[in-house]
Amino acid sequence: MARGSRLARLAALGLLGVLTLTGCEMPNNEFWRFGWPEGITEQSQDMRELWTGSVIAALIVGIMVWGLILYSVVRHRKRGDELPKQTAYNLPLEIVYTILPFLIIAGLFFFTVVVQNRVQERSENPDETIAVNAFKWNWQFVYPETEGPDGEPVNTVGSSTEIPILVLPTDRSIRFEVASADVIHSFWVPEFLFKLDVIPGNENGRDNVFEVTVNEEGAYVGRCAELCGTYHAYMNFEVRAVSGDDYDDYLEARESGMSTYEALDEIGQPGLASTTTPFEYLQNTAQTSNGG
Ligand SMILES: [Cu+2]
Repeated sequence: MARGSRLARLAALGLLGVLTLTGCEMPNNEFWRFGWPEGITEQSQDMRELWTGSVIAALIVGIMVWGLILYSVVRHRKRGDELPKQTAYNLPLEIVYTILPFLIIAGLFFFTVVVQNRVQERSENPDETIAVNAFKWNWQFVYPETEGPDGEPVNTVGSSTEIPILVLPTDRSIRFEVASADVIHSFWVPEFLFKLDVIPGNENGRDNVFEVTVNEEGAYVGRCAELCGTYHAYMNFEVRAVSGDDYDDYLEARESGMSTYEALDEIGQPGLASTTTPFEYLQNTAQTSNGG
């Protein structure tokens, strides 16, 4: 009985340690990421902290289990032919090792739900809203709050010769409303550590929605992550994350009638995608290298 309660106390202490660890700020470096990829959004930081906390919790449990195994192997190794004291049907012990795993799972579940809710949170009033339209086999990005010279919202659309560039501001909440013109696609920016299926048939409701806040400027590849037909593999785009001021200037340039290329040039950004190449370019290089 005494041993059972001591074990329970130890377990409670361990769990408390895990809770404290996951509750405070997680260090972010190669070691503490434990293989987790580095994201560029606020949301991906929450996911990384969940991962780091979970690995630490798993390691604490692992070290305790390895320790008990090692202790038992050494302490209770065979000394003679006499049968050791049998401890089957030790009720307190059985209760402890039934409740303990349950508490661990409950803890992991709790933190997972908290982070999941934060990742999927939709604010009342996002700073920016962008409509993403997927079609076989490319993307169109519409900025609904803008107005181009033709009276229509500014948009960028990809083709087999041009990678569409999705210009985004950093440090502002961005809502993506994704819709498909034909089959199911999937909007995926690997550096967001997030993807959302693009389901056709909800153009009016635009209820297929997620939000991110990008923290790092730069160029990041985006892909379709749902096998959608022959040229699925070439359904790439590029996210160009720029400062808020540059973003405003970019949209202003677009509203004045400039193309995506010209407007990017205007804010000192390369006009063409650097993270991926258009389909036709790939085809041409393939032909050239085949021909000789
Ligand atoms: Cu697709």
